[in-house]
Amino acid sequence: MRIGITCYPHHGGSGVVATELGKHLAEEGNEVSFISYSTPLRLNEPTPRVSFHEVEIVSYPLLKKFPYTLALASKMAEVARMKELQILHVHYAIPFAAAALLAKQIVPELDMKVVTTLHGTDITLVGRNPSFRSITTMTIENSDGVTAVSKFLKEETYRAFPVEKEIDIIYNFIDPGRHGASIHQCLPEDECPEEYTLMHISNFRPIKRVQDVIRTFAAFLEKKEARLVMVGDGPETSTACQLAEELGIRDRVEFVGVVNSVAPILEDANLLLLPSETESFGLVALEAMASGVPVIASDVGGLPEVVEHGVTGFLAPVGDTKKMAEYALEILDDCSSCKRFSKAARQRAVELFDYRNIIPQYKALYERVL
Ligand code: GMT
Repeated sequence: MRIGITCYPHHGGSGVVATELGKHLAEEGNEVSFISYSTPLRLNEPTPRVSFHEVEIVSYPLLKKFPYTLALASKMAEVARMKELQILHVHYAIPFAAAALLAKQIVPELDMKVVTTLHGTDITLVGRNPSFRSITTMTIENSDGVTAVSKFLKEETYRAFPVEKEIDIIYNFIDPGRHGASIHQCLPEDECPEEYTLMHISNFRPIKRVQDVIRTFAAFLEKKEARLVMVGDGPETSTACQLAEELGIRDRVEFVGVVNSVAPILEDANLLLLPSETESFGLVALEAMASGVPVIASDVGGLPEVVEHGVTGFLAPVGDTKKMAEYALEILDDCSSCKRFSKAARQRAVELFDYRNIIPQYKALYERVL
């Protein structure tokens, strides 16, 4: 098949999922063309049958803001013609599906099909803004195929938008081979780490509630020796740092900034904290589990579909940092408990979210819409 893919190229789960999907499809012999304003981060080396097409951003004295969606639609149509695209798979309804539907009209002779994957923010935040509501509805109804990354997101879409379109749930995925074993699994059966490493990975947007990470860690630290590694960067980094200072635990918290691949750093973790306000899926929770790192997350959105409460980690009410700290202590209480959680986490990730089971679901959808 000849497939075009558009996603946000920077850090973030949707870009990771879109890029890895494209690379796996190319490995299987499909031609994949990425269309975006910069090369997706995980597309860092030349890959057979994968091409990248850059949307040029130019400035005109008359326009205050560059019309990116229109430039993207033009580029999509150009690439569709050049590569004879059969499928244009966009990751986010707004603005990418809107651009794809425009592109489809520019090249009607190709009869190209548009597949839209909803990742969350388009439904739970941006698309719900009254000014985007009707266009989000239109893009969902007019896409040839629509997927959501969790059952929660599918239900939320039907709840928040007047759409009747069939939405397929296709979960996010990991490559088990890329995830090494966490430190629990490397230690002999009866040996505990001398100091525990708790980790948080995100883009530090307010929705991630990074202050809850710091508070949970502070409560944990009252009972056990530990350090906290904060991975990523964003608008709440300095607030988190300041709170750690105020709570007198700054020397136990490391801010390591953005990393390109989370698998290597997860090998140092005993536990991942993800106390988000909402997550349609929580790819980083899955990545942690794939590395054998149990997760404590908020009991919201699609997170209960990823983390099995009491087995691969725990789910707590949003903002309940006391409960989260109690759960952290329960998991890291003794070596056998943390090893049990670690093994169960890896097992669930591999059994339910291996790319070898998920990619065929996308391929089946492409075939259906074609
Ligand atoms: O959560 C973010 O800040 C980034 C955003 C993105 O565009 O990558 O994540 C969304 O898509 C991911 C991949 O499907 C999901 O794992 C995240 O849960 C989802 N974020 C939200 O729903 C807030």
